Amino acid sequence: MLELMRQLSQAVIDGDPETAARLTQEALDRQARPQEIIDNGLMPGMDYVGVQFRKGDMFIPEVLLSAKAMQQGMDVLRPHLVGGSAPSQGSIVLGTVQGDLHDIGKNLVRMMLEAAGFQVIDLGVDVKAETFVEAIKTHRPHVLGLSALLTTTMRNMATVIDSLKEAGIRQAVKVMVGGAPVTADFARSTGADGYAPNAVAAVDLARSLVASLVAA
Ligand code: B1M
Repeated sequence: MLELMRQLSQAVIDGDPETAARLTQEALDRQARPQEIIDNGLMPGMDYVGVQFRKGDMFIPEVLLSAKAMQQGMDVLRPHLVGGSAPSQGSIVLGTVQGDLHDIGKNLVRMMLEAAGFQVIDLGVDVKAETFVEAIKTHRPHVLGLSALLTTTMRNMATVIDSLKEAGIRQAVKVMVGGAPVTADFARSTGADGYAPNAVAAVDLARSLVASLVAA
């Protein structure tokens, strides 16, 4: 299994979606758990890509292919993560903030939330503050989830929360934030109700935010 995970990481690094999908399926066939495949196969590949990208040893077209390979692997995992008949644990409007096109982490958070029984309304990437406000008014979710991967866009999380206040609906929804550059301290500074460092923690946080609403 170790060698299979190494090959899967390599398929992500090589930007080879077909091999990534095939090896992900092979790992499932060999009884690996979906989370194990993400943690030991797909993510290490993407982490390596991030390091090479920062060093200037990989460029955007190559990173995009790696992202596609990771996405293909996740698509194979999706039916195994998403629970069929789990009762709704609550509803969440989710999106990547304005100026930011990164969505792999957000998509993973979405999959894990859906697997845990949440109804997720995904607004996609590069979402303007006013679009989030409109979605909260329309869907009246329990939680708003904001993702950002860039130090230049994470401050847009505070802009969204300020827009909720201006629209008079800040108290109507709990806000959770996440993404690689986001920290618990930064999350507090934006006025968010909670921060999750990864997709598993995002599910726990969403559960506790919904519970706090129900208790209030
Ligand atoms: Co971009 N990029 N990128 N990129 N990219 C990073 C983020 C970067 C760290 C790379 C680097 O320099 N090492 C760097 C940011 C530096 C910074 O701001 N400090 C960077 C840069 C600079 C850029 C561009 C500006 C490059 C350029 O054009 N010069 C550009 C910006 C475009 C834009 O957004 N406007 C850009 C573009 C791209 C691509 C389009 C090529 C591609 C994105 C494709 C896509 O998403 N569809 C891309 C990629 C793939 C990356 C890296 C390599 C991988 C990100 C990823 O998908 N990780 C990334 C380096 C890295 O992070 N290692 C990098 C895997 C994913 C599962 O993890 O997203 O962290 P992550 O999500 C985690 C947690 O963060 C958390 O849970 C997830 C699962 O555990 N989480 C949440 C995420 N959202 C959450 C929400 C929650 C809770 C938890 O609650 C709501």
